[in-house]
Amino acid sequence: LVIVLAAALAACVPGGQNGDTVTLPALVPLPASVDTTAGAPFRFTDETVIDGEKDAAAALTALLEARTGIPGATGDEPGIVLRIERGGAPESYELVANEASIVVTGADAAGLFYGVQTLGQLVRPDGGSWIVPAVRIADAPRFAYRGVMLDVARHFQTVDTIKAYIDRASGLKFNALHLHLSDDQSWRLQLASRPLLTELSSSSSVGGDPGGFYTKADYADIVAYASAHHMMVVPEFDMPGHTHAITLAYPELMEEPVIDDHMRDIAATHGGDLPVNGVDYEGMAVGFSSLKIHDEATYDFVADVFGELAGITPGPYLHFGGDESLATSDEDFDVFVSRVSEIISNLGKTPVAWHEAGSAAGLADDTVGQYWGYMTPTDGMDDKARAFAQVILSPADAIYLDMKPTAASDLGLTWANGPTSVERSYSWEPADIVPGASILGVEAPMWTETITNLDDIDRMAFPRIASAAEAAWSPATTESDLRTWDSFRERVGAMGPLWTSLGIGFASSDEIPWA
Ligand code: TNX
Repeated sequence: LVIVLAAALAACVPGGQNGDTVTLPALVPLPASVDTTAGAPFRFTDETVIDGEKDAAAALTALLEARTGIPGATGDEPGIVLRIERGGAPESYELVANEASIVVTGADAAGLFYGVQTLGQLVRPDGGSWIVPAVRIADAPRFAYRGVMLDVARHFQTVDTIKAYIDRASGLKFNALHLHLSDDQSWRLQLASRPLLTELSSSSSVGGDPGGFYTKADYADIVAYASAHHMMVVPEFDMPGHTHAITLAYPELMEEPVIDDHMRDIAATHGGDLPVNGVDYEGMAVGFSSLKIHDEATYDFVADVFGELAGITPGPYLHFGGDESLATSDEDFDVFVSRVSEIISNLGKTPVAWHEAGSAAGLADDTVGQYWGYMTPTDGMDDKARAFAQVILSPADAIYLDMKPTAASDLGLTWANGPTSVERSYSWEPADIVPGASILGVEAPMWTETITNLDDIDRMAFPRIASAAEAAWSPATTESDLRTWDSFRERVGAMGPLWTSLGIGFASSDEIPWA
């Protein structure tokens, strides 16, 4: 049950009607329940000690040091208690702050971690010292799956960049990192079963920029770092389309590309270049490549790459793409996604696919669909999404973080009704997108045709990633008076100093009243 003390809070919104100096604890994503109990704030001193769970204490110490400059306290005043008390909803926590102490209680390690992130947002300067306002928060996520996707195929991103994105996303209570590991431009994961993939197909990126790949040790490092931040890795090998790079290494698996007027059109609107067999593809066109559907060698390849991936991926999901397979006939597409979803299922993993795969009659029953259509569905995309047992919502005109944030942006694309303002990224309700679907969660994808490094990622993701975080975590708009654009922009504005102290190069959007 979600209880929001909206009346108490509404009066406290900074800049609210009564101009009160008592300010709403500015939190993003909005917690399920916040009670601003009147009372003096908790005030940090040199002696304030963090007591309790070791990992959470380390995370909080780092967060406090970044925000306040105060290194881990060495005193003996027990001020902050971090503990786990089993029994509550998964990932939930309670936070009680008053003059005497701050107590954060997680129902599990993830819940405690999220309580620590909330605490980090509550800390603010006050008369030369740092305080946390008196508050009582009870919080739990709306959706079990809260994802961000990073396309490392169009532009290679270093392990350090991925870790920095994990820092950012986990701070907003996302728990899934979807890595788009292959596309027409490249294959990024080294595999013992198919070594030619990275030997021959990893050195390219869009526009001729440098490529790269992850060794298995790199991948293990990413998985471990994500896990320490309570995120699972959801790896994707995209097929049967988006596979030009595979066919550089294994040309025998390639269906001859169809270069017709439609294709020339797509290439022209996506940045020019048409593909050439056997040559790295550095353009931005989609939909020209396909693996052979009626050749067992293709399924041997699928079994090899997903088999090996299953062995190094502790999370339950393996994503096999399936989007924009414009060079594969509908019948062939059905055959392919049915077989591949079954191969993944038989590996003991849950297959995930973009919503196009929902049309296939033989799709494995447990396959999760990822919807990338618009907030108002077109072309029957919602029907395809409804065919899956569960869906992840990624409405492209709301939370595709690679859409230009403003018309003047030098980075980003515009095909999904772009530019996408912060207000548009916020103004949607998950339950309204594909009515009747069972919603597993929400994911904000970052495609990287125009995005080369962490600075670009920060500038495109922030602040719109906060909209996705709130859609994924916070109560439905119908259940909270604070799930409004006005409240959100105030709360995001208050994140400015924290984000700056964490080194996040957010775009200082003029839609947000930055603190
Ligand atoms: C569409 S939507 C794609 C990607 C592109 C992206 C660019 C979807 C599942 N696929 O191949 O990178 O647009 O915004």
